[in-house]
Amino acid sequence: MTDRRSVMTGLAALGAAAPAAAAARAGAALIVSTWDFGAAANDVAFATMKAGGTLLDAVEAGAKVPEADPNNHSVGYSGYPDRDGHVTLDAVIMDDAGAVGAVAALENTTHAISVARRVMEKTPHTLLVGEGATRFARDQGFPQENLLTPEAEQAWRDWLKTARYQPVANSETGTYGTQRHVTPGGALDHDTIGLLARDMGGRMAGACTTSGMAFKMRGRVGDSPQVGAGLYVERGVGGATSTGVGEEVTRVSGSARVVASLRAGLSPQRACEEVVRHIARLRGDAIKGVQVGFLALDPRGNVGAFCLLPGFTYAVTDAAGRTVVHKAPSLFAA
Ligand code: SD4
Repeated sequence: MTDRRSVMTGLAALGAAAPAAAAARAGAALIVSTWDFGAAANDVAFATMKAGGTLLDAVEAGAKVPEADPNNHSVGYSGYPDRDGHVTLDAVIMDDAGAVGAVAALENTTHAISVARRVMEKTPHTLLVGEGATRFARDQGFPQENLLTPEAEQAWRDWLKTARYQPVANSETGTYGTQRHVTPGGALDHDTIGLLARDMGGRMAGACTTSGMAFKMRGRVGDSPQVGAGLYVERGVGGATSTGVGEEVTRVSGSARVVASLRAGLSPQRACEEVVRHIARLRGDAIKGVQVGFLALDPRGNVGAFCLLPGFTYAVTDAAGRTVVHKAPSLFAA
């Protein structure tokens, strides 16, 4: 369903300052997601909506695409492990009616987003972590498997030789060029999909799933599964999701801040800019070389995206099912 030519055209044609105009050209957005690999996820989310699925069905189905992709080394199956060699997954799903489910540090189940949804539907809780999340998934009948592929294990063993923890900006994007493990969505350090979807009535839902920072400390949880950090959706106002170094998002409740700005009247673009500028002011030199990106969608289909460093891309699908990948403008030049 994705018009691949339009994806390429979008990638090639869009300069740093173009996303608002580009979104207008492409028509109001129905589904947006982070990074270039979001295009394939959007296609599946769109097809799910077309087939009569709910917004939650759509964002869950979309998030499952990179989760199952063995070439994507930081979402779901084949994700890079923590520094002790365990692949641990974080995910959250929510709608604008207050339904929320999340898992953090989940092991042995590829589709963390589906376990998150099960937390939402089958428990009185919003977040299960670690061993409890893993046991819950098993008890719910999710297939149990070793998520550490030989390639991811080799990357971990290579990393152990120096054991230097150093996130690489934009390692998510297939256009990022020089590393050994480059794949579409490939990453040496981190990689996440956040999706936001709306229907024609302006109702919304979102999902976010990741294996988090590669070679992270055991037990480390990023922004992605935390409501208000990696994802937030509010009825009649809009939604936001984040990617990049999660600690920088978590410390400012980034996605909730974007949605609060929407509520205060900022456009999705201005709201994403506001939070990125806030992080930069707050953190100064500490965020040199660090990537953080935000993506926002309002109930009318207006889109915003902004990041610290050039390189953050996002996929936008309109009501006709056309998908275009855009480059987000950035605060810093490099
Ligand atoms: C994390 N924010 O765990 C995630 C990683 C990420 O693109 O988004 N990578 O910190």
